[in-house]
Amino acid sequence: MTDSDKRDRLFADAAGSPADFVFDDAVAAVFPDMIKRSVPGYPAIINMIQLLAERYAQPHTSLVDLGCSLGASTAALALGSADRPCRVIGVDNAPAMLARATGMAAARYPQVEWQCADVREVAIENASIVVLNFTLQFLPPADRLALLSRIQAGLTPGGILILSEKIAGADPAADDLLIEMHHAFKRANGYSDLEISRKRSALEKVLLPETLHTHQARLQQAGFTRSDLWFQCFNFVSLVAGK
Ligand code: GEK
Repeated sequence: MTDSDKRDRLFADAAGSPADFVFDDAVAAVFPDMIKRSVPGYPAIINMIQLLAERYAQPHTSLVDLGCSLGASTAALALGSADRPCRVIGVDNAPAMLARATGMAAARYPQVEWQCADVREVAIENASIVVLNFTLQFLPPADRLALLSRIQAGLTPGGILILSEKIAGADPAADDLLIEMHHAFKRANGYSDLEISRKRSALEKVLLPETLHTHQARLQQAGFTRSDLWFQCFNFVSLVAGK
């Protein structure tokens, strides 16, 4: 069995209350299975990032994947820009994730530069595409505007930000519906009620979702002139924001 086949059973054990979620070696080992069974539409989003790269990657610019995990979205950027000279950069601050990214993807995508760094400290310059594929949600809300403003400033004319997030519903009834359907999705993918509830507790203080309206208002505040919703499945969305 290869790492990418390993089944996520991290929250199946009932002992004790779950600790706050961290991107450590245990998570990195099951990450491909975990994200596919937990995020509705994740494989489609990765495939569409490749198509967006084919359309928007400009020659002699950078394509930057912030919070790249094992490099699935970074690989999509590399594949989508394979016919033109671009710098492809994958950034993550979890050593366990980046170690596996470089182990798994480095040989197949030798053009990618991998950086172990906090996305809040990475210089963003001459970028035609920046990707935040389910990463912004892990930053404290107070740090989000500064990062988006730096991304906006570092984009080339015509450049785009692809922002995917788990969102909160606009009102309590909408939120209940989205959460209930997300849990139904996880149950259909083989997670037990115990696993769902323990993972939810582990993420409570770590993954802070906001409404779609809050995201779009902040993008505007950061200087983006437009942000279009191109994907939604339950409480998982992806936006393309333009300069
Ligand atoms: C994918 N984009 O497969 N600086 C750098 N990395 C960070 C930071 C930070 N401040 N905070 C969190 N991360 C990927 C999936 S996962 C989404 C992204 C999820 C990293 C963290 O280490 C993890 O690898 C990633 O952001 C979030 O398309 O697990 O739901």
